[in-house]
Order: sequence, then C-alpha cells, then structure tokens
Amino acid sequence: MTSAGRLGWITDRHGYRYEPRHPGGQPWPPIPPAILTLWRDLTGLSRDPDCCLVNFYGEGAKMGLHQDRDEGDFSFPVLSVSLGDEALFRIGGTDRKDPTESLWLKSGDVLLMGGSARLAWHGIDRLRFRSSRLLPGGGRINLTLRVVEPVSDPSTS
Ligand code: MD6
Ligand code: FE
Repeated sequence: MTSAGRLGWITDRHGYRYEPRHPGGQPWPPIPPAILTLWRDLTGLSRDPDCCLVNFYGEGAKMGLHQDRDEGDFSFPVLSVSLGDEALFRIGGTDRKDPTESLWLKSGDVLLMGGSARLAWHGIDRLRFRSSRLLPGGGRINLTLRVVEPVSDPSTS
C-alpha cells in the first residue's frame, strides 16, 4: 500500500489515518496527470482528489467487506481504477446486512462510488492470479481517488 497526492493513507501504532508525509518523512508523489484527467472527466468536479491510494494485491490477496468512511465529506465520490489481474468485487448497500452483488473488475475498469453508493459496503473476494499480463510478476493494482478534507469554500466544489 502506498499513496500519491497531498495526503496519504498510513498505519502505525496509533492506527490508520491520512498524513501529508510518507512515514519516511518525504511528501507523497503527485497524482499522475492522466489519473487526474480521469477523475475530472468521470466526476465532472473541479475539486481534485487529495489522495490516490495505491493498493497491490498479490496471489491470494483479498479485502474484507468495508465502508470507506475516513474522509470528511461523503458528498464527494470515490473513484477506483483497476490494473492488472481480474478481481471479484462485491458490493452491497449501506447496511452491512444488505444483499450484495458481485462483478469481475478487469484491467482498465473504473468504478465510481457516489451518491447513495458512496457508503456502500464493498470488498474484494478473490483474484484471478495471472489473468492479465500487465504486471510481469502477476497481481493487481487498485487506485482509489478520494477527497479527504471537508470543503469550506463552496466555489472549490
Ligand atoms: C479494490 N476497492 O477494488 C478495492 N473503495 O481493490 C475499494 O475498496 C474501493 O473500489 C472505495 C471505492 C471504490 C473502491
Ligand atoms: Fe473501499
């Protein structure tokens, strides 16, 4: 796991949080322009994301059902970009007990979770390891773009 952008998602003995610096002390690298273009085109927002979270999934990796709720303003969507091996994505409703549906996310797929889906429970059940040739060693990279800080100036949203 790593990040790009103004804020990155880290964990240490104090728990999980967004921080302006990598644990090594350096600022996070900028979000690549092509990824920012994707965000602007797909969300139509003039507010850019604060964080591009980068997650690597190796063979057998999964991510349990969760909600993304560590950001300050849930009116902004989260945009996810899938790269590499196919992954079985499961999404339900805003209640953990809501029924879920599953779909395979392939390399290049984008998923925008906004509106009532912003707080939907979701996760990755499994990977089709080596189903893509994008990454030489196999695996999957998922990017999620998020606005982390609540906006005080309505003209920036
Ligand atoms: C993944 N994605 O696709 C996991 N979160 O690897 C997420 O957890 C996620 O795709 C928030 C919004 C969209 C997502
Ligand atoms: Fe998530």
